[in-house]
Amino acid sequence: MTSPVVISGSGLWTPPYNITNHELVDAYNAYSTKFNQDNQVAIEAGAVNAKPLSSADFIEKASGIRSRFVYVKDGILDIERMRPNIPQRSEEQLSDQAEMAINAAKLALQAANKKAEDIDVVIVSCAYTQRSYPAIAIEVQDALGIKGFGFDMLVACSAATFALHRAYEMITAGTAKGVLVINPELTSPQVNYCDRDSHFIFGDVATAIVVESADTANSAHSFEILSTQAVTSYSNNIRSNFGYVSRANDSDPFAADKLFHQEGRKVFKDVCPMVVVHINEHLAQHQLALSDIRRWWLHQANINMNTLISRKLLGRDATPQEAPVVLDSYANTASAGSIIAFNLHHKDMRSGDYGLLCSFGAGYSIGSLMLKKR
Ligand code: CO8
Repeated sequence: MTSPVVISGSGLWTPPYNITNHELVDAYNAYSTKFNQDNQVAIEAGAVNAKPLSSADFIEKASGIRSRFVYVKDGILDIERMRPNIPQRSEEQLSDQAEMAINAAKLALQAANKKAEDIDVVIVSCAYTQRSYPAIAIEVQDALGIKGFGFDMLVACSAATFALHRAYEMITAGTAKGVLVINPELTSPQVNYCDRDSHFIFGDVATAIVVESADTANSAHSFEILSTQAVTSYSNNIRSNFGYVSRANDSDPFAADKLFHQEGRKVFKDVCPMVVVHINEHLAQHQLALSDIRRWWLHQANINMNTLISRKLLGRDATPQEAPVVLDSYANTASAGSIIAFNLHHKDMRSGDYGLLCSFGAGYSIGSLMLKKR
């Protein structure tokens, strides 16, 4: 009988800059007003669509988001730029995403009471990596002095849960002794700040988790991973066409279709029922009732999605203690959302308490981990 696999520590690195809905809307509206003035003739001739104005009230009501953190604020609110200004670093310098990852990784190692020599696998898993090779994970591995191997993986919103799934399997199989799963979600370069429908959705953050065997775990707060469950179902409703082939097909590598875009309503309608089925099936696997789950660390895309999912599952609204919300201040941080919720809301759990960590989003993809406090 192999020893259980545990999450023994987590880390959260929050970027130093914050943008409120009002700041974002003021910049977008100034940009759109100028766009409409500059293009007045073409708009009147029907050749160009006028840009509609955004509203901070709409954003909060439609999403629950009030503000977001960003890695670099400079440029985002500049109506002549409308994108962050992140200077290119030399090849000798640490890359931006590796720096974010290391900040979160150090906190996770500290929480897990682990050193570099206790880790032999580094997985950097997120919605985008800033380059294809060498892997960001290998850069992080080198900077932290970790032996073994590292690799990057991309699964959009489910990148963190799917990477934890891999970590769980490696520890179970005995092919790793300690796995560091890191999610440096640098989303702001891919946000279309000129698009009213999506300019408010995302924020930047980095999270990290240490996964190891219960035999070696000695941290203050550890959680046994009872099982993992994942499903994907292809959909074009959340998409970015950014990629290396743009150079070969002569399309504009920075056109709107190369940035995040979605059919938000369709996503909402498709994904919520899928999540409810997924969670019910995961609970059934353990013969657990909904009332047995003390905490729901849910994906943080939209408060109305989480409310609907909780209502369909529980037949009532979940309390903030049961299903903590972090998207009000962090916005949608792609795969890191449920990990932020876990990081900020797990220390009060008692031995034997169950919690479910669940992500859902682009792909579509859903990933969940059934956890039990040790
Ligand atoms: N201000 C004012 N009005 C607005 C705004 C705005 N900013 N935006 C839209 N409106 C208008 C619309 O144009 C529409 O007007 P009309 O009725 O005249 O057509 C009206 O408001 C209502 O619009 P919607 O129907 O679109 O509004 P919703 O209530 O559906 O809310 C949401 C929009 C918030 C987008 C909502 O649909 C939603 O959140 N859906 C779920 C989407 C989701 O969770 N997607 C997951 C994406 S994240 C992910 O998978 C990870 C991807 C990888 C990371 C990417 C990093 C960059």
